[in-house]
Amino acid sequence: MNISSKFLSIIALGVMASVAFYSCKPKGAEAAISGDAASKVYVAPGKYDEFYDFVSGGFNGQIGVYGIPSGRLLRIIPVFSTHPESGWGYSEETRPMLNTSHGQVPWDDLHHIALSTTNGEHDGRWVFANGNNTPRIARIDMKTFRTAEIIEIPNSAGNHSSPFITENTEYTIAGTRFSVPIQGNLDVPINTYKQNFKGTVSFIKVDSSSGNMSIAFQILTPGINFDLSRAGKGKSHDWFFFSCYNSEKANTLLEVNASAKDKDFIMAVNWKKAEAYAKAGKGKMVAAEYAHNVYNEKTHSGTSTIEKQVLLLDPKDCPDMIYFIPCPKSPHGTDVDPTGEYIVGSGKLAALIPVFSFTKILQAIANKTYDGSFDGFPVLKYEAVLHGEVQKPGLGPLHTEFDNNGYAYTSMFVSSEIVKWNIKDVKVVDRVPTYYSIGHLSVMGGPTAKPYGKYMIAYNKITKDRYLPTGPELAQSAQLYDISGDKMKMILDFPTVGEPHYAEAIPAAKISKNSVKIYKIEENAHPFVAKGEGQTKVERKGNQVHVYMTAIRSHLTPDNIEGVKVGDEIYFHVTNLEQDWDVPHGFAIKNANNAEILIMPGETQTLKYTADKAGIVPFYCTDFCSALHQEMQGYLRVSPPGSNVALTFSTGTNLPAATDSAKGSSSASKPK
Ligand code: RUQ
Ligand code: CUA
Repeated sequence: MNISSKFLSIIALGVMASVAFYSCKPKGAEAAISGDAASKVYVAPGKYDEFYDFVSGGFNGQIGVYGIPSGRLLRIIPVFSTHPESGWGYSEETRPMLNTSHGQVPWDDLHHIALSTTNGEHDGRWVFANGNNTPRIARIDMKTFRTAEIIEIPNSAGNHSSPFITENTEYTIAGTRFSVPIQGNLDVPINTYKQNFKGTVSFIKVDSSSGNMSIAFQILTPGINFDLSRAGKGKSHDWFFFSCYNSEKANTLLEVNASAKDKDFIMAVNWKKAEAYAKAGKGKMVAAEYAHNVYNEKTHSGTSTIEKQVLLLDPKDCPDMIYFIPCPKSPHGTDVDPTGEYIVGSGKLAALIPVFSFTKILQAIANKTYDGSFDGFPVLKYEAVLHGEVQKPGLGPLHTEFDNNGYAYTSMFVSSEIVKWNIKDVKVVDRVPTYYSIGHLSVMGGPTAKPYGKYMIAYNKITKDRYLPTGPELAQSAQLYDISGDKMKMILDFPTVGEPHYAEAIPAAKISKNSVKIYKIEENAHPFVAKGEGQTKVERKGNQVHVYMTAIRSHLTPDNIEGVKVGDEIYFHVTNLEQDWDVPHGFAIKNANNAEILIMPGETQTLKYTADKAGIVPFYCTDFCSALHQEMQGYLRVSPPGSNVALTFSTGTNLPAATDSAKGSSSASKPK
């Protein structure tokens, strides 16, 4: 809700005189529901939803997966934030995934989703997500609904205009939200912003078969704030468009100082040219430190590598690569229609919505129809590249998406509504209220070359009176609209987890059939796997104790462990031997100061436990897996430092005779 205060003060500034913030609450909320709404969202028990909706969790650093049209929550995917429920970021295998050049960063602010596309259409392979705070991009595998890779973005100070993708997922993108000193002396007075602060936009190559990301190149830009971005499509395939604000280059009180100019910019980057410049050696390898974390599904482990350099392109050496398009009043969303011809700029403080024509942009470039320059870059003449302006759309336009019938839908934050307009003649044809203060919206397939239409979802910033009160913080809100007819119709409210920013939905059929059900135990290459109970063991290495444990309905092997001493670090490497769908086992141990782990069938995960007091410590399975789940438990005996209790383990047989340990010999009994 960080932008709401901005609007408040703008109103205070008198820019939108007499519009009180809460006066935007539309009237007749209940009347807005049509009679057949219930049947449109009703998915009968046992039936599936038509779409998966991947919804950013904002400040929870996760992604929520919802079924549409029911709005049912299907899964939370931990991405940048630790998730004790599954052990994400706590298990030894997943901890490296949250590593950065600043060490473990266990949280982020996840705003945007990009589903991979081929020829501009969803291909059902990967979900990309941005870390806005500590600049990162994550890739989630749609087969497992798990985070498979996270790459940190160096030379960036906040990654908001990300992770949008090119038409064939050639690149995913990152543009710095904050400009900062980039190279050379970084320790400068803040008020030297204009001389010393720079921006970058980064192009991260996505391997077309594995999906693996690598930073191909970064482009140095003027010291402005990049807000959002979209790739071209079709005829504009080679271009990427970034909205930017603070062309004033203010470094304090931006709500006033970055709103001084009448127009900011959309920065158009010819990425094909940039790619060619990079290949031709026009860039410079510069020192940079950033983490690249990859999860391996065979070893069931993540590794983190710190990369040391990155290719930086200075536009001074790369002519005709970047142009600036004037865009009224602090543009937020910049969105490209399905044909790739129209680029919509949503100026948060603008009273109209400009629509630019790609054909005219190319003409203006060819004819040098410039309106001066910005930081040495040509500024295209506004009128020359304008297709049209949507007049009186409402107040506070933020984001635009498209349907399959030539219509655009723009979210209006201040007037709390969605406005539908015709792309060709830029005429408003319909408007519908949102409850309240909509941020992003999402039409099914809206950012692709072939939108599905049918439904649209509003992701709202304020819910106020929409749900039962839950203390000072209310449920976060999404609202579903039927857009199949001429009139948009609200059909459902559904709360989301975290703060929803952007979301993208995909037809269920494109991914449900590929869903992984188990990991094959014979392919498990985890260094501490036990592929059967006969392979279980306990080994001491100095003060580290490694437990090779298995889980199968309904026991853990071993379930009696002795010979551990206070101060020992015990690593429980638990392999789930099940080869059935939907039979995870959990592992938790009393007083663990990290989390539990949830182990999927065929997988191995490790929980580290430091024994801090002598005594008997129970451990157990946390996932109700069978009628005898409650019996799925065991004991760890922790002895005082210097004790000579032998290291032993067993399941189903009692530990070796007391005489054994009394002698101090280290004997281990094999479980039967
Ligand atoms: S933003 S409410 Cu973080 Cu995508 Cu527009
Ligand atoms: Cu395994 Cu409960």
